[in-house]
Amino acid sequence: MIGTAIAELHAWEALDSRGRPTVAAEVVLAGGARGRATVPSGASTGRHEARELRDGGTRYGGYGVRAAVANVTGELADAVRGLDATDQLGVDRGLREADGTDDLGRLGANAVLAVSVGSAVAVAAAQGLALHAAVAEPGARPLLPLPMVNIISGGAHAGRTLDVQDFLAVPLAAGSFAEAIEWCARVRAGTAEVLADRGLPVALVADEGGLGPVLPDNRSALDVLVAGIERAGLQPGTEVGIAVDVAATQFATGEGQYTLAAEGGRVLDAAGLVDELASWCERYPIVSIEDALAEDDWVGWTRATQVLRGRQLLGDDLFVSDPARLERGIEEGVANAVLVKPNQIGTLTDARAVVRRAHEAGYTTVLSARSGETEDDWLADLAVGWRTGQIKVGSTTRSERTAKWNRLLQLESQLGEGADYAGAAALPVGREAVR
Ligand code: 2PG
Ligand code: MG
Repeated sequence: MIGTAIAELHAWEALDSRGRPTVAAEVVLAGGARGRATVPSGASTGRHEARELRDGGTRYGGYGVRAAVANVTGELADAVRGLDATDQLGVDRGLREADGTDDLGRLGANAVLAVSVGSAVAVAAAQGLALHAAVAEPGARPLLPLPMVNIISGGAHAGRTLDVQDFLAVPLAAGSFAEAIEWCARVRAGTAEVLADRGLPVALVADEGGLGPVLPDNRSALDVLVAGIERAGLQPGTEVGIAVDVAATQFATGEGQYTLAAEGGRVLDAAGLVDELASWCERYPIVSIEDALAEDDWVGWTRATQVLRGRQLLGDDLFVSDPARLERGIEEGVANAVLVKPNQIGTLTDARAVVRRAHEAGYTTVLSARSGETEDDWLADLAVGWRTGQIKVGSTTRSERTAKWNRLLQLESQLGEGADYAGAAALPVGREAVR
């Protein structure tokens, strides 16, 4: 048996950053190399995502993953034992065939992804390579991503105090990844100071480490963020732009209908929501808008793509990292960017395929963590090796977030001249996105 053949799988129930169980697995290769991976979990999940397997019942409020863990060491192990782990496509195909469903719901996308990632980590160990190098195309230069960093949270990540889920800082003019992170940490601190000045509590931290203040409406969050950027000594628009994850699926209340609960229950149709976002764009230096409309509102999305052009229009729930849904977007000219979350689709092969197809079609890509994360940092290496150009992992606080930033800081420091930093050029129209 060759040294990189899969010999054994271990799996166990670990905890994620919300204190809920998640699947952890270790893949052991015949030559003795090991790869461990834990998987994340979303809160604002799209209807078309691959399906996690949860136990139900009373343990951990029904969130247990003992069945998924048993599937790793049972059916999935049987399917991949003896396969050469350097053939990621072959391993992932074996996993998908063992499950047999489109959404991986029988054995659990959480179980499948843990094996898929663990296998890649084991291969890197066997080859004596860093994970980013092991997953890169031969000869491709490592690319440190432009980060978008959560500063203020609402929606499903912060008790729905605001309708919009994330208000993020994009350090447009920073010259390196390290400088980008320093600027974002300063913006978070500056924003906290602005809130404190207004008598608002800043100890309320949301699921992704962002500030979770109680504000009167969505625009107030943008006002506070602009003031926070200025307080940090940075110029809104030229030095630091704003990204929003509207996560509109979360407040869609009917076909093409949206209800802003945090604004007294104001009801908008798709065109009304797009106009509202356009008016924000006129007033604030917004460079990226994610999930402007709900996951199946293709008509609204088409309108948004026309009206809001000039910004990065990022599909998360819309595309769910699914090559088939992205293909529809490309054909219909919907959005210009894809959020890529490996656990939305279940295997590294499929997530990689989405990144490749997006780049071919001229769409930008943002690799993304989930709101429920772990201290694992494999996502950082995927961003660098796959050259996604951008990454979103939450704020600059909480260790499950900083694990990814810290890995990127390490890579930038170690790779030096051997790597590039994507910067604002990773956005669809670079710095010109800001008028
Ligand atoms: C999102 C993600 C990450 P969740 O909507 O983009 O911020 O949230 O993991 O809850 O889906
Ligand atoms: Mg999102």
